[in-house]
Amino acid sequence: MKQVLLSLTTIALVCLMMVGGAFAQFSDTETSRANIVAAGTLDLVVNAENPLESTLIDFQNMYPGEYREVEINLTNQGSLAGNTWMMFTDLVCSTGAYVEPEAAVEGDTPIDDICSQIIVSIDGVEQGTLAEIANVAIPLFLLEAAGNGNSGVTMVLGFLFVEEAGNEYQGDMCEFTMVFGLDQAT
Ligand SMILES: [Ca+2]
Ligand SMILES: [Ca+2]
Repeated sequence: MKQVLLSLTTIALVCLMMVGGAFAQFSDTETSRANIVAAGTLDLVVNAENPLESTLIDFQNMYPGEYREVEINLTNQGSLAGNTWMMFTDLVCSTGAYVEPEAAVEGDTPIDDICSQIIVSIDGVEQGTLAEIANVAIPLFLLEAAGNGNSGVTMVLGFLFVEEAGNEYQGDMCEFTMVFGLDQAT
């Protein structure tokens, strides 16, 4: 019986070889090598600093009704286009220099929320008081990818100390952080 099975297996193998030989045909393949999938980049640069380390706002000695502004350049050094935004955060208002007229108005109740008396504008468009817009991402503009002499966009950031601010704000100060962001556009 074992011999019969071996013989049948042999016959089957021979048949397969014959069939394989009978259906051989011409063929061809083409090969593409070194194909790549790679991520692009986004890299925001502020006032030619990357990373940004400078303080951008240092408006001392302001008076009610005064407006001051600063120009800030945002550039994309990456290979992808991106949308920019900015946010004021970590606001800390304090009494700063405490003077007699301020004390006369405040009495035992300090009023130091000067961030509610500063109106912020971007390119002339009012965004609200520092207090109102704190911790909210403000959309700015599209930045194209780097290259072709792309020098980014320069925005004008304005600060208006409202005219109505009274003696309770004399000497007060507000320190804050500004965050600039670049998010992929597509
Ligand atoms: Ca950067
Ligand atoms: Ca005060």
